[in-house]
Amino acid sequence: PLEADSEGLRSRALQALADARRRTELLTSCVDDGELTAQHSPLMSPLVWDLAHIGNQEEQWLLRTVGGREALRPEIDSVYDAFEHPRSARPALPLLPPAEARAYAAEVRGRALDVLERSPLRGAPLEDAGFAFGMVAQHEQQHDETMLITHQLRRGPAALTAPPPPAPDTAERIRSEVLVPGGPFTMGTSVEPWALDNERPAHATFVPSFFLDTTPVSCGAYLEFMADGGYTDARWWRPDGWAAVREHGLRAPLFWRREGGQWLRRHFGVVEPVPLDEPVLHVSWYEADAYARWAGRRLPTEAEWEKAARHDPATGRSLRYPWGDADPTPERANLGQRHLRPAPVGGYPAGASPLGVRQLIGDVWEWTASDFLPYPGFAAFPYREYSEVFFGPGHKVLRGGSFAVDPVACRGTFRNWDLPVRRQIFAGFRTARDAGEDQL
Ligand code: AVJ
Ligand code: FE
Repeated sequence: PLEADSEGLRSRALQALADARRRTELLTSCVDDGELTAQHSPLMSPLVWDLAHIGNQEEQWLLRTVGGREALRPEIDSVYDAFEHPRSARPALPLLPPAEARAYAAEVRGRALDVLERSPLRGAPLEDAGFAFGMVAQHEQQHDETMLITHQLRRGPAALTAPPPPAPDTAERIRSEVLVPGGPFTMGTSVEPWALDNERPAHATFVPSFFLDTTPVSCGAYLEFMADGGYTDARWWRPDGWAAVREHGLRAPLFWRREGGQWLRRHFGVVEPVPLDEPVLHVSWYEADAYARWAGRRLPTEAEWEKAARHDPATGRSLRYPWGDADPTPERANLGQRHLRPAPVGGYPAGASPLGVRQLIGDVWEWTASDFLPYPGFAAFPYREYSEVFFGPGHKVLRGGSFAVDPVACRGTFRNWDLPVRRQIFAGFRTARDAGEDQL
């Protein structure tokens, strides 16, 4: 948990901002200016848009709102307003060129650190416990993940490398599923200082007994679905998912291709055999939902996922993470782009939940069955455009974070969302099933 005293808060905010900037610099210095301004996919912004948008959001929240400073570059606000311009239209905007975008973000940061220096970090809602600084660090890290997605979509040789995550002990046998006993648990949070608006407030939720996979679904298991005609049988698919399969001729996860009787995939510029023991990645909600139906199972609801990740049956309390209240470490979870891929299924035993569910935090985002909706008592804070405008049946919730998520933007309560057709995000899934009457 966060330190209670102002100096502790200040150093935590400083660290979070510095970590985010180091990662932004890595992601925007490993390719040339042509690649920074190019559109690698109509689904994504040019990298240089993300870079200046990071600076512009920081200017708006930390310099103008918290610091009460005069606007530095008010004329560029509209260029970097995500709601004014869809991603596909951003390459045509009058974007700051790479050198200017870097200088702008650096100028903003220098002044933001001055604002942090002077902030009491207590009292005012936006500043309390350093929230505004934590929010801005999370925002930058979220765009860093977005930029990493752009890197994965980009053509050409690898620009980024990282060692593989630790492999699990192959001699160890783990159960394939666990029973999560029915009963109430506390979902969401009212005490996590840097939790975003959609994670609030804490509220009691009753979750009936259910079984949950102990690990994410592997590429090997997903290949069985494919080999069994998964993509050619309408029975497994929601009607709109089936329409997407037909329209785009889908027959495998994004980035996969069949060559010489083998499934290969392009992963950060390297073509490799599909890793059978790793969690499947780059599947849409429709694909996850279809696989689960084929397997005679279903996706977990968001409440089921969070109960499995946070509820401690011994105390009845909700923990911050599956392993307890302590912050993530490299032993507990694959987070922070330390690796460029998920660990094989069954990894990270030190990060298991009390019931033995693994890899809930890190590795791959996990699609849930649930629509993105506000919790009872939700209040938009500090801006409607973070969460509120996305609530509704059009967006599905993802949980747990991926290898590309920084710990500052990952908690047991953290909620992500996207359209059910999206596949470029670092998403996989695990499955669940109802417990029979006898298990209630
Ligand atoms: C929470 C990941 C869906 O990237 O669209 C970034 C985060 N919000 N800037 C997104 C976000 C504003 C958001 N997601
Ligand atoms: Fe943003």
